[in-house]
Amino acid sequence: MRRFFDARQLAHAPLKELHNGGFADYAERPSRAQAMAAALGELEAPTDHGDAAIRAVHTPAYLDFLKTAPANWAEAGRPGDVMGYVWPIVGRRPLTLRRIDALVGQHSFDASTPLTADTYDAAYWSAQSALSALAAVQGGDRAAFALCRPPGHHAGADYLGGYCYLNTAAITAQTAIDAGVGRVAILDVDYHHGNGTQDIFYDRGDVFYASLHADPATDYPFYWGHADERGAGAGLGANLNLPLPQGTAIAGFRPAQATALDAIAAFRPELLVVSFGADTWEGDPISQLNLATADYPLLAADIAARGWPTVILMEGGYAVDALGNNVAGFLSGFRA
Ligand code: SP5
Ligand code: ZN
Repeated sequence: MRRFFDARQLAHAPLKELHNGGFADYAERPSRAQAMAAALGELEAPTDHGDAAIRAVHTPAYLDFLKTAPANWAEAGRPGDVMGYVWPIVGRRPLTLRRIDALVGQHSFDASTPLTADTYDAAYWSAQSALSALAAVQGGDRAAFALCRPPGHHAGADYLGGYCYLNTAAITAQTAIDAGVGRVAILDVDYHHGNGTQDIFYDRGDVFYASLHADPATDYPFYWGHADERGAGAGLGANLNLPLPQGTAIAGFRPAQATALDAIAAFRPELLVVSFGADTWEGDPISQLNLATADYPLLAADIAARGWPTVILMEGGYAVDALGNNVAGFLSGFRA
């Protein structure tokens, strides 16, 4: 299986994130990618597909914000990374504002996703890795992997959050649709609900989003990922959330994944995009599911057995020492 990664994805390295009442070292660190690269062996540099696919998903105002906020922040005399502290309440009227803090609030939903001067470039190459994996599959490969870092599934059309800036799964799915693929399914098996991906396709009937995740009643991102979110308009029925209780192990996870795969099969996708997070692992430092390293090949084999051309994108997973084995295991199961 071809695997894509660009060294420029490493430059993004925020220092701290704010959660649970204090600052902690940023969990989504460059060493994650290095650990995966060490376990996976040689990785291919992506082709630069340009930014049309990114602009097809994200708004001009948001992309301008990502590129200019770090300089804007420094001009305001601020040290360190860009981070918000005030957010507009949901449904607040649109306003054109210039102060950096107001802009951060309008384009983010948490204080654990800092922006640095290197962030846009790293996220750009993360998206190019995803697009290169898509190109491999569209060229006839059964499956391909992109080591996307920073990850993508929490980023919406005009907001960042959850360590995510550009939504790689949405960019991949939309690019396939724009190339003439009629129906794309996204299976999200990261520990957290992919609120950005859900939001982007919520009213669309051509992209089916199915997610297994820790119940948002107890876990981030709280406001999305509940079982009654089924899509809207033309997308009604094309969104499936399967929240799981903390502590769920393979005995609960595997049948839930089968439920998601059955729903995807009924949709008859021409392409599958997998948002894969290894933060479902039992030792993950910020998560509370109980998958074992040996479970990942089985879960991947269950997906592979459906036979859909598949683009696998990396999302979360924060136990750096275990990450390489968990990801390599998942990919090995897919190859079988
Ligand atoms: C891509 C991805 O996996 N993003 C996850 C973002 C989660 N950010 C919020 C983390 C809150 C952590 N709570 C830690 C509890 C430690 N006991
Ligand atoms: Zn996650």
